[in-house]
Amino acid sequence: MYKYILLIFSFSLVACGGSSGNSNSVPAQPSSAQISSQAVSSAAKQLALVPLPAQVVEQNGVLDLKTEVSLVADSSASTATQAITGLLNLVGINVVNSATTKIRLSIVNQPDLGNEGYRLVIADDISISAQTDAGLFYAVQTLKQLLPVAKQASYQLPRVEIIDIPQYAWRGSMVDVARHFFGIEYLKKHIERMAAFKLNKLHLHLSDDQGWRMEIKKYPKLTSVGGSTQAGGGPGGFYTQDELKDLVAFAAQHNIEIIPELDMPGHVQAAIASYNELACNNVTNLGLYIGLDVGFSALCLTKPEVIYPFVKDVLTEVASVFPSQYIHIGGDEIKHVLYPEFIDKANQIIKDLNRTMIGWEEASAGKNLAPDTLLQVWNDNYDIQSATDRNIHLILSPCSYFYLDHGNYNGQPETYTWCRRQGIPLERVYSFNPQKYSLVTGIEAPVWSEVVTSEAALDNRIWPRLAAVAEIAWTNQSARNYQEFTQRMKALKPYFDGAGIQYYAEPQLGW
Ligand code: TNX
Repeated sequence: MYKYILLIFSFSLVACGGSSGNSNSVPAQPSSAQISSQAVSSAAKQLALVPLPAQVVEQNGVLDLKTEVSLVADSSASTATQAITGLLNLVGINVVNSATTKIRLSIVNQPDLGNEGYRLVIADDISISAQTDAGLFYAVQTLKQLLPVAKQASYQLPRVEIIDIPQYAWRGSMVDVARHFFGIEYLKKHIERMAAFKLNKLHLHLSDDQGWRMEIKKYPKLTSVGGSTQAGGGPGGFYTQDELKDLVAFAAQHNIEIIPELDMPGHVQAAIASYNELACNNVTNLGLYIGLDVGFSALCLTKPEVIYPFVKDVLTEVASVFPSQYIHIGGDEIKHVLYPEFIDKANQIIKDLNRTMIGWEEASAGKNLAPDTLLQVWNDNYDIQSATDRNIHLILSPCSYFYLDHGNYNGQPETYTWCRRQGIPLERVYSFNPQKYSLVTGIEAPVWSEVVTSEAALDNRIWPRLAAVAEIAWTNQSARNYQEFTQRMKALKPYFDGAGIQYYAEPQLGW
């Protein structure tokens, strides 16, 4: 049967070049860039798919899918199998062995598809193939966008072949849970929503001046004291290590890796309030902080015998909870002669834990950065050349495009304006061209939460703009077009409503 499908769709595949390099240590290769943009047929643009797939070839007619299918899934495809089972359940399609329409999830050896690419063929059956469980999982996300959100008696699916490969290996969302605390249940919803748009990294900003949110067993006051408040003075909160392990497992079921950030050596007032000795002896401000300022607190860099055992102990527990290859050390907004030494020492501690360091762009001051270190660029015009000269790769989060704490529109209440006075409307986000940078591992959009005080506000800042971020990170730059993006997004409104997302009703989407 599989051969039969291949015969029906006997068009030639466009060569896709190298692997997309999803492996954590390997920067993305622009493999789908080599799929010519003409290969994205007008069919692709009519199908309401976000992010836009690399290649869509539509055949005539539809597959009339009844409420029974049989499912044949590769035994190593556990997340994709769970995803397809969940999707079928949602739309009321039963899995019955004797059903004539089959859904097949096959792991194949097809290097063109890289680590996250997939091929989805809708003909008399639905055949999905990929090199990995992750690739199959993404095909299921595509299928989900092709199906309606509500149950029907039958489903008309377009007969189509989609071959899809992400542009970048790192497609991220960052949530600041330190300035305002957001609970595990919200983060799980966020993971599900991220997955629907093929995002794969959730960066949690777990500590800052206003709160320390991760249980550290060796230093219980970090959470009992440091976690007890938040910006504006609410009750704060923290995650136990068991809760975080559960979240990590939930994320893995959605092909999402959680990247923990413990921000050091600045942004540490909550830690200092918990353990005063972490501050220099002349520091008098040793209390909890509920304001909005940045750049006033620091681990005492002239007390190495105090701070480095602390950093090592904390990061050792971080590594025991989070299996991610990367640990984010923060490193932003602090100036000190000993800062480069701190970065090098933190880098060594992380290396000794067999992990890789990420720092905000300022960490480029480190002299001995491991070659696989990643730096996260946040100021639009930051001179990062001292790092790229050393072949260090970048995560792009330039604030005037990707800081979702800025307004959806000029003048939106409770948003920041420091990076871009007029806010960052959807169209502005979408206009970002990652090809302006070299050595790009991927894209990530942070939401800082100093002035984001509720889950509704967080939803409003994230959606729909994070969908634009997802398309920038997944889809070849030359194939992207804002007008077409808005058309596809318009058609996806029922998904946003169905998921209960309290999005910003962006006028350009007719929402
Ligand atoms: C700068 S971006 C910061 C954060 C603030 C943010 C507000 C970065 C690495 N540091 O501490 O929350 O601006 O937009």
